[in-house]
Amino acid sequence: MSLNAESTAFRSALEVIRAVEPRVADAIGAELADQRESLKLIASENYASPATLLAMGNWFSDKYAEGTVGRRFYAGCQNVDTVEALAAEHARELFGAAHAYVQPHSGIDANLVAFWAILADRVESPALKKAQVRQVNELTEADWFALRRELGNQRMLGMSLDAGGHLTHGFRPNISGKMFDQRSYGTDPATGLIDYDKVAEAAREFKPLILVAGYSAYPRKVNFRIMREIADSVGATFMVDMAHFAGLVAGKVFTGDFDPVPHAHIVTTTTHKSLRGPRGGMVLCGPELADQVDRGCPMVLGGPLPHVMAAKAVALAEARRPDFADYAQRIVDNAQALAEGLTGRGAKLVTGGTDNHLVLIDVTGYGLTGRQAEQALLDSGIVTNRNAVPQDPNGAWYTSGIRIGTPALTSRGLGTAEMDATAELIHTVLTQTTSGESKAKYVLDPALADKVSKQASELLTGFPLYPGVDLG
Ligand code: DSN
Repeated sequence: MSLNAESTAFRSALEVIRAVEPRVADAIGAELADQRESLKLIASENYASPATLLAMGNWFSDKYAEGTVGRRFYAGCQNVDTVEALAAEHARELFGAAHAYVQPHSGIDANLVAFWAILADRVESPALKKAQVRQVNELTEADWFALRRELGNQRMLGMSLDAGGHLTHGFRPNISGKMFDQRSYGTDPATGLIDYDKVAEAAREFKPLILVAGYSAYPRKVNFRIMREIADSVGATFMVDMAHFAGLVAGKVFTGDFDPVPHAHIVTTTTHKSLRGPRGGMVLCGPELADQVDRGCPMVLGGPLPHVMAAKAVALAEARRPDFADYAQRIVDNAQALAEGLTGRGAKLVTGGTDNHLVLIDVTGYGLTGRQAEQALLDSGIVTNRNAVPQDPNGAWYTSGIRIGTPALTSRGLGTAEMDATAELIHTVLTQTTSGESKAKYVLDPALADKVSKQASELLTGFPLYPGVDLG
């Protein structure tokens, strides 16, 4: 029997790799097997298409291409220009953005590019203006000192980590929390929701240069129109990091006030979460910030990864197809079914539910820390990650929450009925786990963990992962 194209491609690739370092080929094969068997509920993970994966494994990896399309620091970039221009075009069309910069290697990189662009655009620095117009030789030591002083210590207001914000939005251990004079806004302790009046009050008091919206563990929509009004009221640049929900924006589930692109001055994202592309980042903006954003490499980034930009072009083309909107809607339907299945069984959820792709369980209701719950679920074949909840009594390491998300299982085709069954498995494990003698230790009957693992595998049997890929 002849093999299909996907199986042939991946088998051949592994055969070539095996001839050099068989352990790498084995690990790649084992990774597919593990992913096929586990109930993957990590909210930030997904499964890229075979076309996206294959676009990354080729000669583009060998090319340096610092600069931008048509304006490179290296010769021979014509084919890189083709894929970078395609990826940017698809991104602009998909999100309705005037400008797209597809070189960032990750979400953190994308945010650094955005921070630089905003600083360069907004900070009044005669020395910087000279530096920008390539008169760097005319700058004295005193100019450079002034430039550093003027760029430093600018103010950023972002969502706090324990309220669901991201560490690059001013969390102290991250560079954003060190390079900016930062303050954060949280959520209402009673509802768990963003209180826009409180954000406005904080903005009025603090007068940030940058107001950041976006999250990695907030299970609700954000009204970007209101956030922009707040930013405008204090003269702040409004930046949205849509890494988690970019797929929901692309699939037109988040529209109007909930689509960040028409409201923000600058939008950053990763491409590998709900957007289902390769591991990487991207920046979208209007014409006024475009020049600064395009300086991302070599200002902040190392040489672009042309093989990943090729894969971004493929994945963004996929996201422009009509069936991606259906996928995005199913992500949210599944998250809501999962939330209902959990609350119906007595789980306590931050904000009581979800209107995006993720659910945050407060596991203190089960008498557990996030760390204990994460490991007990992993023992039972359910892959999640622990996450802080608002005002978390256990801090950012042990935490009191479990974050779960549906982009990956939705890519496999699981639907709302399977989400209810998933809620039952999660609830069973968490009710049967007891806290041990430390915040990391727990007690769970291995026979029960084994039984749930089998049930989790059974749940997946009708939904093969990469059905077209047979590694033999
Ligand atoms: N690490 C990502 C997440 O899991 O949300 C964010 O950077």
